[in-house]
Amino acid sequence: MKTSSLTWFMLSLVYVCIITATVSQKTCWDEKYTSDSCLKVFCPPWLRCVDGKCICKLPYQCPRNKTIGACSEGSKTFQSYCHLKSAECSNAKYRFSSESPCHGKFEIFLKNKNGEPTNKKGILKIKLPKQPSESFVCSEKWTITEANVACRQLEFSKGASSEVLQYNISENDEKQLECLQVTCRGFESTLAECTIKKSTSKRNKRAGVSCYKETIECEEDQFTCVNGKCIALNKTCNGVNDCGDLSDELCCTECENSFHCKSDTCIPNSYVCNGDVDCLSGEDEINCKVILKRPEAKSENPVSSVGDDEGNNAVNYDIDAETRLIKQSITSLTCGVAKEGHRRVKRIIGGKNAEKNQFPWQVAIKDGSKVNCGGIYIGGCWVVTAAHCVRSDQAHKYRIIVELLDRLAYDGDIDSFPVKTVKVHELYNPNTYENDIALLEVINIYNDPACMQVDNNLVAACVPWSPYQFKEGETCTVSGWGRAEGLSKVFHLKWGHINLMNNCSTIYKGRFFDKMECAGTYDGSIDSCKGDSGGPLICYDAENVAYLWGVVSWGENCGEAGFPGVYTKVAHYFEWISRHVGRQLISKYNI
Ligand code: 4AZ
Repeated sequence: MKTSSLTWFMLSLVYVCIITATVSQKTCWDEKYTSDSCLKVFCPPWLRCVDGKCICKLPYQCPRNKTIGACSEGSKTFQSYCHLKSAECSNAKYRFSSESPCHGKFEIFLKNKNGEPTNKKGILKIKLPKQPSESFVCSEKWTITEANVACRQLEFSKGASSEVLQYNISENDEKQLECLQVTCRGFESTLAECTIKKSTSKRNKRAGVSCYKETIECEEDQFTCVNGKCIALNKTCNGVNDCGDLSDELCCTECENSFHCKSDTCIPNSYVCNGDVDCLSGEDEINCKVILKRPEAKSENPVSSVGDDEGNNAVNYDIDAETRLIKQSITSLTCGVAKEGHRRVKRIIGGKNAEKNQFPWQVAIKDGSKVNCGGIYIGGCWVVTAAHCVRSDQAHKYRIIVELLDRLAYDGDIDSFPVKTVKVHELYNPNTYENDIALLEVINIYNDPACMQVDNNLVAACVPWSPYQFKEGETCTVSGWGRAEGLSKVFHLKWGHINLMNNCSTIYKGRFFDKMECAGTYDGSIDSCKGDSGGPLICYDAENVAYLWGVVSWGENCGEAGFPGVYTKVAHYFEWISRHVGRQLISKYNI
């Protein structure tokens, strides 16, 4: 190829990439994701993820731990901050007050320069519970994040206008040095939930807000937040929650001055290595040399630029610490981690032989006397496979074989389970292979809650809850007893690395549908094949936890360059699976 044509080729490739990126950003924005969208963010512990939305937990579903309790504006006490937030989300009158036990009301006001009350724009004043007078808020560290919370507390649901106001205070105000320093996470409904410290400031400026009330169409050069607020386009994808509902940070192929999660969300740099997973696939908490815990309100010294007070000057209790405690006491599901004994090494056509315990979720489905399909153990008595592998009226014919490596050599050591029920997806279409997914429930032969895990090394693969956990270009692993090169028979479980691809709607025009995933290698050297069907395509997150990303479904022949294998994209079936097996069994987080 000549240099000039190579240049053109490269340029057009870049162009195609940019266009694809902008198109995918636009379709993502059309989804109207917000901080309530658990396909993009983790729900806080007082909410759970149902159908892609964080919804209120009932208060009793909060963990009963040794937190110090919390109290509402109406002076009602709750066992923990989680209990109070769950109550609040069904009834705003249970809004957080301040300290616990209740010490009275936490109030905020807007004032003009003469100290008269104003409506939506003014100097902010806070009246702490049991304090006779109101306090100013320091202008240092007062950002749009805090301003949004203040305006929400004042019942402006869209938060603050982007301008962050600072007001001069008069020179002769004798108390001018004192102010409260406020820092929030952004999801709070009142400033009482933020970290508040008494401080002094030599600057004669104090924080103010201008709350957003407009209901106008946004200009061309503005971004329309999901809550209707207009912000400058250059304020999207910078890790700052300008919208107040986070909608400006959730569809970003790149992030300015902030951290880019694989799921295309931007998080502030300060959330990286803070001991709390923020990216769906955990990449913000790996390779951390030191884990920086978020500052604790009661132990941290004031920031020097704000004043010269020393020691403990927090005026409310540490909600960040409490939230961390609550999160820790919500057990996350154990799945996707092989037991000790297998050291992970980084036709299946072109694959390698699997070692014992390398794929402890892989099962074989014996149909009469033959093994024609694979399956994946997901916990309890449940196995996922492809709909085209099974028939709902033939449960009695199947047996699930676990811990199988060699199809020819299975003996008394290897366990197998009879199948009780077969649930084929209601919308499975045998002509198009749409919704090619089925669930098998085995008979609990040991009558033990562990069901299929009694006395063996079987491990459940995690079920992904969001289609944003992995994306094109990532390397995942397929395994099975399917045909190898030249369609030769395979007896030992094989596996291979393949890449997720995003061009299958072009390759398989009219045959590739939304809830399918395609994966392969560019030269076709590694591929799934006849007999691998129903088996796992596993992707590993940043902490090496295995997720069942796909179920082997179909493809044009096997191992042909340019024709990747097609998989049922399991994340789209999270709700369907949880309806049958129960949410508890498969919700790793967000429960
Ligand atoms: C099959 O016939 C089959 N190369 C499974 C996977 C693929 C092709 C065929 C993908 O079960």
